[in-house]
Amino acid sequence: MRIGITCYPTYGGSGIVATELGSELAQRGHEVHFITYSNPIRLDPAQPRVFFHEVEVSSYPLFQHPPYMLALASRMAEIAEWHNLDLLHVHYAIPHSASAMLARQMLAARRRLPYVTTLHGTDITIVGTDRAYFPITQYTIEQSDAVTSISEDLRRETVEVFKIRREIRVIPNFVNCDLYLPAKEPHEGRPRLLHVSNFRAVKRVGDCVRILAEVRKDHDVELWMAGDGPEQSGAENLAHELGVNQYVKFLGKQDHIERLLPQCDILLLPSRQESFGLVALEAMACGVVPVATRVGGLPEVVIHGESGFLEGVGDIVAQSGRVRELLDDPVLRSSMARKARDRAQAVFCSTKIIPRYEQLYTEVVG
Ligand code: GMT
Repeated sequence: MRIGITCYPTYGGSGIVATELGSELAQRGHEVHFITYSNPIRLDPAQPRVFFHEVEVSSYPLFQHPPYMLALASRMAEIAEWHNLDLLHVHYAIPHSASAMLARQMLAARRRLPYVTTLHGTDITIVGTDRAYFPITQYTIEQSDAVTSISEDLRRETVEVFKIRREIRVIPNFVNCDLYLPAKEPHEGRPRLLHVSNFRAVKRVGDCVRILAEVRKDHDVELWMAGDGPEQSGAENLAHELGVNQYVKFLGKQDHIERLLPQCDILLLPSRQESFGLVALEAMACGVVPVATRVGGLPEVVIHGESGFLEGVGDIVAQSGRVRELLDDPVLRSSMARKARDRAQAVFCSTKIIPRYEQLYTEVVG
C-alpha cells in the first residue's frame, strides 16, 4: 500500500509511534510518505520506501496565527495525488484529523482518500476537551474512515467524553524487541534510576527528584533525566533544594533510548496521566523495571507486582518504597525484569501489532 503518515515530528510518544510504525511498514514492503512540518526525529529518510514531504507554512502580516491546518491539508491532497496514496493515517487528532478530512473532501471528485485517526492521549484528555477544540475534535473523529486508540482506557474515555458512537479500535503501542534489548552485562557505578519524558507538568518530573532524595537517605543511587521541556528548570532547582543535585544528571533530548535504557536499573514514570506510557514499555523490553503511577492506560501495560509497580499519583513514600524494594532484593529485580521483557515480547512486540494496522488499512481501503 501507499500510506501517508502525519504526526508531530518532535520528541513525544505519538510522533515516535507514528515514525516507528512508518518505518516498520516500509520494511514490510509498503511505501510510506511522511507529511509533516519537519523530518520526524527518529526517521531514517535513507530507508527504502520511506519519503518525507515537508509542510511549509508561509506567514503574512495579517495572520496572527499562520494557518498550519490549511497548509497541511493542501500538502496532503497534493502528495496523495502525486504519489497515488491509498490512505492517510494521522496521529494525534488535533489538527491532523481536520486537515485529513479536508484533503479527502478536496479530492473527492477525482479519487477516494480515506483517513485513519489514531488517538494518543492528550489530544483527548487535555487538548481535545478544551472548549476551543472540543467540537472539531468530536466531528473529525466521527468523520474518520477508521479510528484507533492506543489503549482501552483512552477508548473508554473518548466514548464517554465525546459521546462517540462509531467504532474505536484499540491497537496498543508496540516496541521493536530486536532493538530494545536487556543489557548483556551489569553497568558500572551506582544503581541508576531513569526518567524519560518531554518534561511537561503532566509528567510530574519533580516527583522523580523527590523519590531520589527519599531513597538516597539509605541507598547510594543516582538519577538520569532524559528529555527536556518546561518543567526542567523546576526539577533542577528542586534537586538543589533537596541537596541531591550532584546525583542527578540531565541528559537532554536523546535519540537512542534503546542505548540508554540498558544502562539503567529502574524507570520512574510518576505521571498524573498517561494514556499508554510508551517509555514504560520500552523499559520493560530492556528488562528495566518501571515504577509508575496507576493512571490511564498504564495498568494495561505494566502488571503491578509482576512486570513493574504502580502506585498512587504523588505518593512519594509508596513509589520510593518500591524503588527500595527492588534495590534491596536483586532476585526480585531480576525476576521482575525477566517478566517485564517477556510481557513486552509476548503482547507488544511490533511483529504482533503492525499486522493489526495492516488489517485495518485493508478494511478501510476496501
Ligand atoms: O506524553 C506526552 O506528553 C506526549 C504524548 C504525545 O502525544 O506525544 O504522549 C501520548 O502518546 C503516547 C504515545 O501513544 C503515550 O505513550 C502517552 O502515554 C501519551 N501521553 C499522555 O497520555 C500524557
